[in-house]
Amino acid sequence: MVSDFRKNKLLYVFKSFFDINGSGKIDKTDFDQLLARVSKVSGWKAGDEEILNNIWKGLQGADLDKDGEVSEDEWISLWESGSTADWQNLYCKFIFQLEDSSNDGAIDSEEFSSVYAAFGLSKTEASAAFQKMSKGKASVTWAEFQELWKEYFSTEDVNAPGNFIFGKSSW
Ligand SMILES: [Ca+2]
Ligand SMILES: [Ca+2]
Repeated sequence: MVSDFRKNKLLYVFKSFFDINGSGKIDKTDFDQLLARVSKVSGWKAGDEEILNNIWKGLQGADLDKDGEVSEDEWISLWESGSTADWQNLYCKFIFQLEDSSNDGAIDSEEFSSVYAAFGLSKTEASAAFQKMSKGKASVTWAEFQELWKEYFSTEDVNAPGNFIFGKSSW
């Protein structure tokens, strides 16, 4: 069983970053809208579409009833199973590169909060989340980001820094 705390975290990511059109399910339409949003944030980049297509292809492994959509229950089951499919690494890298707009291999508070503002989050809250995630440091490297990312999806500790990697500053 996934604890309520982890379930809250998983559903937050589902709603804020995957179910872009708010239909309650994730399907290809969400990825088309995600591509449009990402293009607004960082300018259209060759390769973004292919990366997002590959993430969607991988995520379809979670579509247990094969109806072409990933429901909230299917999403929770995916993480409950402890899956570490390739698309998750692709997505982690995609978000990091989106945030690292200066392309120096580390993200700072401004880069982090600007991207999450484009996803409809409060920029002030995202800045607060960054401070918690970085433990007060000015930037977070790619190596650190990957560890924080894993922590987000796995930890039961409400104070763990990884809990703040998606721009939410309190749980
Ligand atoms: Ca949707
Ligand atoms: Ca389904």
